[in-house]
Amino acid sequence: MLEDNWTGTSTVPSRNLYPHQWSWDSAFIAIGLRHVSPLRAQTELETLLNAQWGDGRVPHIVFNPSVPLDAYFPSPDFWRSSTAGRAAGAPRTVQTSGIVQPPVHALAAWLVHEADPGLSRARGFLARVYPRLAAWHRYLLHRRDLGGGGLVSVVHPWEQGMDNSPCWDLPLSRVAPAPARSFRRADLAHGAPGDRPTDLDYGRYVRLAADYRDGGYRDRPGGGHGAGAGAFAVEDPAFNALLIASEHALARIARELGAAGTARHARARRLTAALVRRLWDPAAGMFLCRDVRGGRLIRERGVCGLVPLLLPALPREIAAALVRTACGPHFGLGGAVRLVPSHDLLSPAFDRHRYWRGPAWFNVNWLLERGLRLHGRPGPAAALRRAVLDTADSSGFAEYVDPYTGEPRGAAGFGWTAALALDLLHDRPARDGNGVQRTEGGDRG
Ligand code: 9WN
Repeated sequence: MLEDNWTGTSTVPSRNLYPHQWSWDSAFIAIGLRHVSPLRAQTELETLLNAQWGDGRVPHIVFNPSVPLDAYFPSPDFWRSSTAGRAAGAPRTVQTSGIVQPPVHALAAWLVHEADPGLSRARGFLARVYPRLAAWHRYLLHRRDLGGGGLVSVVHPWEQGMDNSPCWDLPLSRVAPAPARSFRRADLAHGAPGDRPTDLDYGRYVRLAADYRDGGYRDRPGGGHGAGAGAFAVEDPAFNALLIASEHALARIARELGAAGTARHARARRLTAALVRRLWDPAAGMFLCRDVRGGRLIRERGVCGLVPLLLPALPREIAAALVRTACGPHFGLGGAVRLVPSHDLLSPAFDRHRYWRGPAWFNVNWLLERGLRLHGRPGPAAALRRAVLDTADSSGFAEYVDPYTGEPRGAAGFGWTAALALDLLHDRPARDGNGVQRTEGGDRG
């Protein structure tokens, strides 16, 4: 499957539905690929980073010029990166989108390096990617702190990656949708309409992206209290947690390259403290999203609020509360469900089949498995690992599944599902450099 989706320089998430290179998909795919071909895993990340903009942003899509324009919407002629993005330093030779996706890349680069340090050193892999990854994090931390509280804001639901989450319903309700006749969706040719976002939500996605493009993809940080925010600006716990995990990984990369990593570890700890200060909700027992424009927490429980379990510097009591919430009635881990759903099982917005409004995704469950191991829960981690592997296999490596039954939804033969299953199959070292311990026959009992 990973072979089928390989284009020669990167891997498409799905041949039909997503025929280009996607940013966080490539990071997860590299994490799996490293077990079969560390060289391909390095190439996957370097292809993406070659499309980085001058201001440091890593675009969420890198378009394949040989794919017809109508195969995916929004296509390169919508984003117009090389013209509309000129002031922000968009590359001239490759067409990309102008928004970003979660920064899983430094974490992926470190794990890829660890899979074959000899090859990595011989190719100068880390030395080449380090400055790019550092510029990427700088962009996020300096240009995207729209709330003025030290965390990164996303300016489009596609940036957060869980596109259609009920967490975005409130901030999205302020966005006037682009008229349905002004664009043509390509996704409905491949996916069931009941599994995909509605036309109304799509109209809002299009409006937000078009407005950002028409403003030259400019960011306006530093206003404080959301003054720099456009129509949609959200501080999301998963996006920020992945940045922090990647910041810890960058510290390790710096050390491997002979520099000191301590300042980066310290920054990662400061960011963890900011995450807790701004997004932790003790009553919910999880992190919530902050609507930067409205200046308050969004009271929907999305699985994004459990992802910070990934963080090594999380206070013990918060990690314990997250595990309780994951295993409780809202997410059903080890009980009602096979895999952790993308949204609160008890919310009126929960929909077990519609995009990110309830179905279970494999990358999210992979992240939670890591978090459970990191925080000393080998039993639930092993059970989740088993469930991910079984469901990936029985679903034909589906894009997402019904969380109760494991029934496949969305695209089949999905890149990160195959890659992350491969990663979970692999016997990992006792500690993989990000402090994560292995599940089975492991050293934590
Ligand atoms: C928009 C590629 C991507 C994933 C996202 C997922 C979906 C795109 C879409 O597919 O988003 O970026 O067209 O729906 O939500 O997480 O990266 O697999």
